[in-house]
Amino acid sequence: MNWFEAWEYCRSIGLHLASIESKYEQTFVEIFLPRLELPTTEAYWTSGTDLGKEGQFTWMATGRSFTFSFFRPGEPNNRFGSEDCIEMVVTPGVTSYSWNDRNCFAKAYVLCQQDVRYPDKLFGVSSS
Ligand SMILES: [Ca+2]
Ligand SMILES: [Ca+2]
Repeated sequence: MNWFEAWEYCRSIGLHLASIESKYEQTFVEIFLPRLELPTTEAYWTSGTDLGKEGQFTWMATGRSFTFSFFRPGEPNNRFGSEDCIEMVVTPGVTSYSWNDRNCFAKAYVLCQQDVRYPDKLFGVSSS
């Protein structure tokens, strides 16, 4: 799914696209995702985006701007001037589940979370 489809999908099942707002939540996802035994090279959409204003990243699901981040080296780079949505990437040789800004219409897996109001967010994944 692209980022917009991912957003709609999570809402359609009563969830939200994931927001990773702390090292705790990052670590939680890093432990959770491998247990699903999905492909070892994959990307997962989060609710992070700078669609509203270039360079100012916000978690759309919570409305909060980034205070914690886990970008890969060299990211976010807004490549081709058209990368506005944040994915978590699993690639051999690079820190797993590190973040990249990517074109919002690219296809990725979807990382949903249960409820943005609680600090202990529950996460789930749908394949692209
Ligand atoms: Ca951007
Ligand atoms: Ca990028």
